[in-house]
Amino acid sequence: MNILLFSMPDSFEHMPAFAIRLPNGALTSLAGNVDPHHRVAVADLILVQERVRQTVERLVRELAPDVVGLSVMTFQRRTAIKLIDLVRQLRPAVQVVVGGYDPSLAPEAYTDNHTGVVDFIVRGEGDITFRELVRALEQGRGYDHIAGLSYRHSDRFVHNAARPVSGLDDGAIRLPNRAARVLTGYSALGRQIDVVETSRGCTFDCSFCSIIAMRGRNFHPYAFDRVLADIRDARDHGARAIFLVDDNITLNVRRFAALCQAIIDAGLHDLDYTVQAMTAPLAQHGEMLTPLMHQAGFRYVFLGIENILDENLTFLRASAKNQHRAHGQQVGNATLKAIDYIHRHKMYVIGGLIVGNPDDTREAIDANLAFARRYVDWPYIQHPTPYPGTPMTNDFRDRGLIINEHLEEYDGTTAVVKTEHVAADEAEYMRWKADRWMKLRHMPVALCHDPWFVLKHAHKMLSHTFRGATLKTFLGLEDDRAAFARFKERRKAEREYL
Ligand code: B12
Ligand code: SF4
Repeated sequence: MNILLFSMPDSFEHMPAFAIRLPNGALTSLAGNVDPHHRVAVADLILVQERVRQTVERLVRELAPDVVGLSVMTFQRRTAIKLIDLVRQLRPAVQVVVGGYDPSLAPEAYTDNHTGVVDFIVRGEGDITFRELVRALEQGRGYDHIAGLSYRHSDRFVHNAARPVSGLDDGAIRLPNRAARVLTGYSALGRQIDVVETSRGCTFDCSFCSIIAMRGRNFHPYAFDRVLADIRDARDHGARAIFLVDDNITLNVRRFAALCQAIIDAGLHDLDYTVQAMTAPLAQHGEMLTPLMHQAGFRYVFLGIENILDENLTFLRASAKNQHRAHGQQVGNATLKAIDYIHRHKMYVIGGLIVGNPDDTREAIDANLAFARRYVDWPYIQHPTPYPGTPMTNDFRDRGLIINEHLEEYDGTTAVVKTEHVAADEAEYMRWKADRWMKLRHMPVALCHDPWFVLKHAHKMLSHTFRGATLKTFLGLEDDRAAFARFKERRKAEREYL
């Protein structure tokens, strides 16, 4: 069968596509896990953000797919629905499958009559479910035996039982197939980048995170041989930077340290690595872990700080993962210690913070922004966003704080909730205003590491960072709010990918 898999073109403020274009790890994993006689093509539409329609038309014409699959996050739902319409016009007999966080956590959005445009929904992990679905389609068999699948049956949708999460240690999930990619241009500031998984899952339950509703609280690692083979494969396909997309690699610090050592021993430490991490394990084991990370090539650590105020950490259910313990005692917040270890070992902190929580005052937001200004290298500051199935969504809904139901704006940097004391627009304005200068401050570091890219794109980088501002803004002849209003208008226009 001919299978064409798409990830959506939608990007968000912290990841401008001219500078950062990451592959979607799910699609290559699906491509690696269908039976080998199928022809699979993977198209990451982030690579062609400026010409989505033409690219989709071309690929559908050239590849004549029997099955089209889409990987969708919530803020990409509107684009996905438009894309499905386009694919159906081009190839009416095609079978359409959706998967990923949005279809898994809000399947009704894809089965209701007005949007009932899909044939199948793969809920949760997709590797084995999709393999079995393609087999069933090929053999003309029914679908009632496929766990994790929802399918159309006459005029209704049947939802099969959920599929238990994969153990990952039995080799059932094969390596991703990067050769299936049909578009090029993955980049992190001009350096080709790829994604690699070393584990799946997390045992925490932060109230803003979709992971628990998606797969429950569990942690499953891949064997090192497989991880190293995956990194090698990414490098053989041209990658010079790797983003480890594990949900929470720091759950098992000893394993993470051993992995760093294995990367060094395998000679794979000539790549730049970025990883997501919790503060507590880094604070507690930094002495042993961070020098190894540095040696292994880790450059950026995306730190889940979430918030610096205890009451907000409680609301976000993120207190435990930020709690520093020494000699069996709780000795305060782990963030500063973790940041100190990262900096001492010449790595940079991408500071993940969430501002605009229900009880936030202006002062509470300001305190977090001031913290970011002082301690983090690159701000990744977001607003709490009520994604389907997260506990936080119920909290915001019960308190009547959700002010925006346009899901295409649920990209994390648009404030779609207000607090009890601060309007959504005001929280976003405060964040936006502070963000720009922090980003500017990091540009010399980027210049030293990737001089050609930064010199060539300096103008674009600056104009993206200060979008909306004009000479009048910098000369103080107009209020920053006028620039913010223009920024919001541009952002809105950008969201029309099709
Ligand atoms: C890595 C990651 C990123 C990376 C890379 C994204 C990329 N290009 O892949 C970066 C940092 C760029 C990123 C950014 C964002 N992310 Co992100 N990210 C993740 C993370 C940590 C891991 C995703 C991953 O690659 N997993 C490994 C792959 C193999 O697993 P998978 O994607 O789940 O795919 C499996 C199944 O879902 C399914 N599947 C997926 N697609 C399809 C398609 C088909 C056809 C089928 C059959 C099956 C299928 O099968 C796959 C294999 O089993 C998750 C989860 C988490 N714990 O936080 C969040 C997560 C996906 N991100 C999220 C969000 C919101 C974002 C942002 C909008 C804002 C933000 N919070 O940072 C931006 C927007 C990105 C953009 N497009 O501009 C949310 C999505 C919530 C939602 N309901 O939509 C998540 C769940 C985190 C959360 N807050 O809960 N993200
Ligand atoms: S620690 Fe990270 S992955 Fe785990 S629940 Fe919290 S935000 Fe999600």
